[in-house]
Amino acid sequence: MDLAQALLEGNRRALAQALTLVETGGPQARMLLAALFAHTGRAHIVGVTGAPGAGKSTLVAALAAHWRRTGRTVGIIAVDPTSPFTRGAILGDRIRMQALSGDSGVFIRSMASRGRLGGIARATGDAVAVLDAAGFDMVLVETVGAGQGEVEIAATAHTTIVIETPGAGDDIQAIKAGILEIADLLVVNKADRDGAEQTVRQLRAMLSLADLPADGWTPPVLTAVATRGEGIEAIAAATERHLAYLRESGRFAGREQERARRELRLILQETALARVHARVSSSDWDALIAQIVARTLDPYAAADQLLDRAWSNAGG
Ligand SMILES: Nc1nc2c(ncn2[C@@H]2O[C@H](COP(=O)(O)OP(=O)(O)OP(=O)(O)O)[C@@H](O)[C@H]2O)c(=O)[nH]1
Ligand SMILES: [Mg+2]
Repeated sequence: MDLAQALLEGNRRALAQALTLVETGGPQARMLLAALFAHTGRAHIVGVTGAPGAGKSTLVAALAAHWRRTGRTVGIIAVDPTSPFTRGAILGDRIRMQALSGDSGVFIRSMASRGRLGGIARATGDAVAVLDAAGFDMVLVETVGAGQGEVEIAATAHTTIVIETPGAGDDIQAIKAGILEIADLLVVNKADRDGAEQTVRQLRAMLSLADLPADGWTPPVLTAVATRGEGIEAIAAATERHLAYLRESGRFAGREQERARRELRLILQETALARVHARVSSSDWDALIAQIVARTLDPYAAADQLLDRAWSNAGG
């Protein structure tokens, strides 16, 4: 059976299989992605990020339910849910809660951040491409935290929603460092708790200090009580407005270029390393490593040697 064809025809099992394949990586995954590539580029890719327990999964489920009500299909990827005990289960529970399970217009997949050369950013990008090719109108990507990995993943999204909670206090300083730069929308979730208005004010103050272009997009700061579905419509509307803004301002093309550039670099890193591994024997690796340890060869020179060997062996 042709996996790509089955997936394009809407086969659920093929979709699940394809996602497992790209999570693992390797030559078969590459062939699949190559076959799907011409069918990508339709979905609105939305990243949802924030601290552990901020309510990302609850919000994602509520947004998915909202978009289903407006007739759109939704693919969801949860990257490395924090709890090792509930991996995937949390999001699954939220979705069940929202009565979305059994709806063929929604597909959910959790991904672990380990076990793949080239890392989670690449695996996530590939999973997004699979859901995009499968025809989902919206592809939501949930990621935890504020590290470089999240920034990489955010770079695969058209629209990034950053979730805060009331009284995040010190965290807000951390946001300033990196997260604010990737936020297209800021959401203060758990607005049923004390201090939500203050957090909104802090975020707005911070945005007013950030040097946003006068003619550009100013990230709205919205509130939500995701567990009760409050604020979800406004968040969905702002998300859609952001995509329209990207298109109308011509910035969509810029984001696509940036996405393509990052993707190509990630693939190149992964491919080059894989090629070196395939073409240089492990005893040759060990010999170089021994020389580095003995300080008779520096690691940069060793890397050059490995690349030279991989390429000179390429003909044979
Ligand atoms: N009071 C209140 N609780 C909420 C709200 N949204 C989510 N929660 C609760 O917060 C807890 C964490 O919610 P999740 O949606 O799992 O949060 P998450 O950010 O996905 O968590 P991780 O994926 O583990 O990082 C759950 O117990 C939710 O029921 C809200 O608006 N108000
Ligand atoms: Mg979650």
